[in-house]
Amino acid sequence: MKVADMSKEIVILNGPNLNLLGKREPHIYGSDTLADVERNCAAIAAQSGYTIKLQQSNSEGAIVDMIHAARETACAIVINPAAYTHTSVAILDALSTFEGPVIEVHISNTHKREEFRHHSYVSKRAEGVIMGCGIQGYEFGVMRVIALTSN
Ligand code: CA2
Repeated sequence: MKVADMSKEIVILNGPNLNLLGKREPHIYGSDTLADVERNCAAIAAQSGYTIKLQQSNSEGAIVDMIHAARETACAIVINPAAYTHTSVAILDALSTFEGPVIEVHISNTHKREEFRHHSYVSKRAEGVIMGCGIQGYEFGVMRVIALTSN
C-alpha cells in the first residue's frame, strides 16, 4: 500500500491570480482571502481527522509539479485552476496521474459569464464540480472528498 493510500491530507490547489482573492474584484469573488479558505477548510477537515495543504501558483508548470507531489502525500485534490481551467491540457494530464478523487471548484458560476469560461478541461477528470457558491465551494469540496475517502 502506498503512503498516499493511507493519507488524510487533502491538497487544495489554486491557479493564477487567486493570490489576489479578497483584495480585488470583490463584486465577483467576494472579500474573503485564501487564508480564510484555508482556515475554514482546515476546521471542517479536522472534525474528521484530515489535514489541509493549500497552495497557489500563477504558473502552469508549478501547478503540474504540485499535482505530482500530491501523488505521494495526498488522498484527494480540491482544485480551482482559475483561468487554466479553460486552457490547460497539461493540468488535465497531471490530474489524470493522480489516483484519488479530484473535485473542481469555481468561486463564480462560470456558466453565467463569458462563453470562453463555459468549457473546462479539468472537468474531464473531476469526480465533481462545484461552482457559484463563493468560497464556500471549497468547503463543499473538502466535505465531498472526505465522504469519498473515509470508510
Ligand atoms: O470562479 C472562479 O473561481 C474562476 O476559476 C476564477 C478565475 C477565472 O478565470 C475562472 O473563469 C473562474 C479567475 C481567478 C482570478 O482571481 C481573482 C481574485 C481576486 C481578484 C482578481 C482575480
